[in-house]
Parts: sequence; structure tokens; C-alpha cells
Amino acid sequence: MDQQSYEKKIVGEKAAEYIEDGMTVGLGTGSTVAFTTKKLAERIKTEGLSIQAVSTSHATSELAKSLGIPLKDLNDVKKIDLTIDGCDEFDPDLNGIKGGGGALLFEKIVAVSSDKNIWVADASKSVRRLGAFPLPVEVLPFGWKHMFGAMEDKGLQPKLRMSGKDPFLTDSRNFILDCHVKEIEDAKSLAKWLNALPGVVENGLFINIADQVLLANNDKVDVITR
Ligand code: ABF
Repeated sequence: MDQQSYEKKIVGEKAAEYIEDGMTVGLGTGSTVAFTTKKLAERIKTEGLSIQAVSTSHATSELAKSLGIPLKDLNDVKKIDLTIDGCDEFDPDLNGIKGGGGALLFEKIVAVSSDKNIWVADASKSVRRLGAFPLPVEVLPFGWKHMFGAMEDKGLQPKLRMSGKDPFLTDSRNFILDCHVKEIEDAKSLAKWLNALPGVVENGLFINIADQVLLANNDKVDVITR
């Protein structure tokens, strides 16, 4: 296992310790939080932990089902006690960019339905200012080229995310435009501007959502609290 995967494992598994008996847990998407999901399954088996989980993507649902983790539809739970997810970037205020894996819409819906949000990250995700990671924006296929044009005119340097020769499709069968902004001066205003475009479903700026970040630091885990 290479160093980055090792660090993802350490921090992902550490996050599973925050899950308590009786909780409803949001399970994020990505390779780091996959370690959390696997550790959770182990705790259910070895400790008899009784929890129910809400998934943020088809991929996570498949993983959870394969591990025997009981899943509930978000509409069938009153609230989520704790959601654990990955991120693509986070800044000193614990604002972040998510959606590199294409799951930002369900991730944000689950996150805002959660009492607490913890992100699991390695050092490569920590930035002074958001934007080096291209900002994913989920758009309806209908008229996407016009939303693309509006973002281009705004200087956001959008690119249609592809999967082979075809546009990448999210779990909601929408497209993703990755905006190569480089440095985001005012994330709040940009998020507002993007979501005001009628064809935009959601953007990957997660502002005032993460309560804590568990950050891998060699074989230790630093806990950063907002
Ligand atoms: C997910 O975590 C996505 O929003 C983001 O792209 C991903 C990070 O993936 P990884 O943990 O594999 O680096 O929530």
C-alpha cells in the first residue's frame, strides 16, 4: 500500500470510531471514506453495533450492501446524527470543494440533513484558498451549453466532464461542468451566482457544512474543529 492509501486508511478507520450505537449515519463517497465504511462493517460484526446508514451514492450503496450495513432511504429517517465524507479541498475555515467523484448533489443533501459532518482527508486536500481543484457544478443536460456559456463569460473556465467518449453522468443522470477557477476569492458569492443559473442543479462548494476534519498526519490523525 502506498503512503497516500495508508494515510487514507488511517484517517478513514479513525472516523469510524466516532460512530455510536443507535446512530443514523451518513456514508460519504470516495476512497478515503470507503475505509470508514469497511471499518464500520467490522464494528457491527465484532461489537454488535446497531446503526442504520444513509448513502450518498450508488457506489457507496453497493459497498455498504456488500458489507451487510443496513441502509435506509433518506426520506425514511427523521434525521442523520453524523455524516462522514471525503473532500477534494478544505480551507482553514473548513469550507471545501467536493464532487471530484461526481456525487456532490446527494452528498450535499445528506450533509445538510445531518446534525454533524466530519470529513476525512489527507494533507493533499488542505489548501489556504479553495479553487486549485476544479470546482464541479452539476447541470441538467437540457440547455447545458447555455449554462456553460454563462460560466465561460464569468471567467470560470468550465469543462464538460467526460467518461470515455461520452459525457460523465451523475447518479441523477445529469452532467458535470468542472470550473478551472484556480483561486476562488469569494466562495459564498460564487456559490450563490452558480445556483441562480436555472440549469444548475448544485455546485461543489460546501460552505459552513463541515464541523470537523480528520486530517492524516503520517500515522497520526489531527482533529481540526471549525
Ligand atoms: C467525496 O470525496 C467527493 O466529494 C470527493 O471527490 C471525494 C474525495 O475522494 P477521495 O477520498 O477518494 O480522495 O465525497
